[in-house]
Amino acid sequence: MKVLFINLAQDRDLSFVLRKKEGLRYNRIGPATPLALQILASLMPPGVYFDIVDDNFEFINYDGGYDLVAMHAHDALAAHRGKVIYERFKQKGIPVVIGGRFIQTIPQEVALECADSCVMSEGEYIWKEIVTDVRKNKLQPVYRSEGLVDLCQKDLPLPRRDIIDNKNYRYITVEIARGCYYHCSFCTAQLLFRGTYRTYPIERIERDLEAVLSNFNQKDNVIYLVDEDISMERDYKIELFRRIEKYHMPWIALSNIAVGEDDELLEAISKSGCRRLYIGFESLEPDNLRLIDKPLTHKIDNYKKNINNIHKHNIEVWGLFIFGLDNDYRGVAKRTLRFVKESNLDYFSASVLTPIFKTKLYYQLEQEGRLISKEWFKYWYKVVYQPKNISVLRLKDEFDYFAKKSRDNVIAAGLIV
Ligand code: B12
Ligand code: SF4
Repeated sequence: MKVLFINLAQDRDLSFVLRKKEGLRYNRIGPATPLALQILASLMPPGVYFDIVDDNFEFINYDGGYDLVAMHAHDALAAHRGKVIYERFKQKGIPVVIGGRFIQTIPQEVALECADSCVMSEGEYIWKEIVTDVRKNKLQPVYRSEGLVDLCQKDLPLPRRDIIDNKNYRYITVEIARGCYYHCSFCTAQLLFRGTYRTYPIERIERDLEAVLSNFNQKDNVIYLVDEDISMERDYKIELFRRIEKYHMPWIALSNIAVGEDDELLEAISKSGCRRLYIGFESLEPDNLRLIDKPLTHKIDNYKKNINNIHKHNIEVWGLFIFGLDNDYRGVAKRTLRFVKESNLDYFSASVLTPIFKTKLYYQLEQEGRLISKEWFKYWYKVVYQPKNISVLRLKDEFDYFAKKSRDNVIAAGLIV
């Protein structure tokens, strides 16, 4: 049996228009290594062969004699691209399965526009079942594993680091944890991981890093430590960072701003090679944070002080903001830019509020009759709901203005870590 893994790029037609408008080029390399597929490859039953193709910069062989095509979609535009590829394999009668975090959030009938079968959970516990079902010619439309994966399980193999070449990527993703204890209303973490937070054993992360670093270029590659919040479970993290200091590798990750209040943790993070933290500030309006159930550790009054402290540890901060929350008015972009300047943020970007399907925010807006569109492929940088105190057009203008300024900021800095 032969499987083709595809890491889906963003839909070329849709993103081409956007990229052209923005004066950006196509990717020459993929943004990040396709970790989900490297994990599935490690769980391949004996006697099954596979190829892996990255749609960001490689061509798909539609005549490779495959028995199954397994696609990974990172976001809405990637799923849209999956739909196009699915149509071609369908004509040849080759079954296609699609998975990824975005897929888990859309209704299954919608996901089935992109493949014969969709995966509505983590992949580890159901991958072998999918392969077995294809062998019996009995692929199910939906797969969902019951429990969450036990990341400490002894027989869980390491992701197959040998099947891709790091030189084709900027970010090398290494997972250290899954989930989050918090419940922000717009986020998928609660929906997928039910308020749990699981970490991998440190010794396993070390082995994974050693495999990654054997094919690592200090000049072009950066490790992306995959974790919703690098400051969660601080004692475990301090121990982890002290143990990985020896690798002298540059890394980046997502964090909660409260990390700026913890010098011991910051010191461990900094010494282990952290170059930059991505922090979701979301909004400068306290009422907005309350509305989206942001945790109480997230204090607007401490933003500047905490950024300053993170800088003292020689770590850059990339601030992330959301526009279009219920207490946003005309001028939100200018106000945010003023904050960016005053707080000395190194980089910054914003998104318009996206009520991802199945989240608390989505149901709230649906109940209030404020969803303008339910077309799933628009759930990416488009205003798909009626904002409360600003018109849709004005919100778009605010976003475009801010996006232009953020791009200038990123381009000026050379997009390097
Ligand atoms: C690394 C990363 C990036 C990287 C690289 C992305 C890439 N295309 O390669 C960068 C920094 C570029 C990035 C950018 C963005 N990202 Co991003 N990113 C992540 C991050 C942190 C890790 C992804 C990862 O490796 N996860 C670990 C793997 C193992 O998990 P997984 O992919 O879910 O796979 C499991 C299952 O889903 C399943 N599975 C997955 N695929 C398949 C396929 C099959 C066949 C099967 C059987 C199973 C299966 O099995 C796997 C193992 O259990 C996630 C958050 C997270 N913790 O996952 C966000 C995340 C995926 N990103 C997100 C977003 C929104 C974006 C942006 C749009 C953000 C923005 N506003 O600019 C951009 C645009 C992306 C783009 N295409 O350009 C959201 C997606 C939300 C959603 N539901 O749509 C996430 C979930 C973050 C969040 N909390 O909001 N991102
Ligand atoms: S803290 Fe971050 S990962 Fe956790 S629920 Fe909120 S937005 Fe999601």
